Amino acid sequence: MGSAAMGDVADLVARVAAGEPRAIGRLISWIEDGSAQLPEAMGLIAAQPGRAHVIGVTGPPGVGKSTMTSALVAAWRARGDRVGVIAVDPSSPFSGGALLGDRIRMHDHATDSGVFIRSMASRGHLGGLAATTPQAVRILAAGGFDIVLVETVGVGQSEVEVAASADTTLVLMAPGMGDGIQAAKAGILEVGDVLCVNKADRDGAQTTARELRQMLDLSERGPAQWRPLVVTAVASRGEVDEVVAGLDAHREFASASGAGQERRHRRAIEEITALTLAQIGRRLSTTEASFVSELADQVVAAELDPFAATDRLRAHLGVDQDGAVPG
Ligand SMILES: Nc1nc2c(ncn2[C@@H]2O[C@H](COP(=O)(O)OP(=O)(O)OP(=O)(O)O)[C@@H](O)[C@H]2O)c(=O)[nH]1
Ligand SMILES: [Mg+2]
Repeated sequence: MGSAAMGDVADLVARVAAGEPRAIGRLISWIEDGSAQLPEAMGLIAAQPGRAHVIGVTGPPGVGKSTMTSALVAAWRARGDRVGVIAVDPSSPFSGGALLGDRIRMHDHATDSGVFIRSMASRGHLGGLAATTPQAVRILAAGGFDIVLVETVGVGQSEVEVAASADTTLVLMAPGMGDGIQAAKAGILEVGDVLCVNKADRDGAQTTARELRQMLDLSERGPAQWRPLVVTAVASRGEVDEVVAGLDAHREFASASGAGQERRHRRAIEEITALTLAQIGRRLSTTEASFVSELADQVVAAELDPFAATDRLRAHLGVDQDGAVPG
């Protein structure tokens, strides 16, 4: 039985590698469901790394992320690139309403076999966004897509981190300093490799771009470091040439300088850490739940302090302090 199941997984991965959308969709569902077959599938996927340029898109609500995604897909398709899009929505459950408008917007690309679009909700999933998004990215890269774009909905810390773990991070803003300041506060300016003032059909886009460049001039950067590009766009009219060129330029820089390799290494560390913490967390809330519950009773009864309880739990799990959960 085991070998038959294994054959099924190998067959599915082969179909993913051939770029079959249904197989890719199925494997991404395994991530969302925390399928027991996922580790085996990802083991096979690892042999098919692909060479996708992974691009994260983030920015304040309503700035035009989804419109930009659609415009970029059109521009890339026009030059023949195959494009995978993952829309990460941490706040809504599967097929929640938040992405409905985006789906309609992406409808233009719905019948194009060179485009794969999938929304992923990862609230409550093993390891959260930090663990689930990279897996979906790997699957699309294995599927031979030239570009994998990760669009995040919302501007919480985790979404910013997801966008920032891409090979290239595109941060969108709209004209007016309000957005710039908001972005700076949310920490999204630092993560941007390309900063785009979208809605440049409105007043003030060039002013905002200039202010952003001035802001960037103030931040310290070595001569070998990438200097974030500030560009403008009108995504709603498909005017995204500067964005496309900026993303290409960053990709070239990252591969020539080794910065890309370094970022992938960091991303793998985050992924491994998130997965490990999630697995330990799951074990604590399932097989070890009664042991943890007994410790909690003792803490409440003041028979044990939380640190001592942690010591006992670690001893029980066979994890020494150096190997314990960081932080
Ligand atoms: N004038 C103008 N409007 C735009 C442009 N790009 C997008 N919009 C409009 O801005 C609104 C928000 O665009 P979305 O693409 O949904 O923005 P979003 O960042 O994905 O929004 P959330 O997913 O809700 O955070 C829509 O009404 C778009 O039509 C642009 O370049 N110019
Ligand atoms: Mg959107």
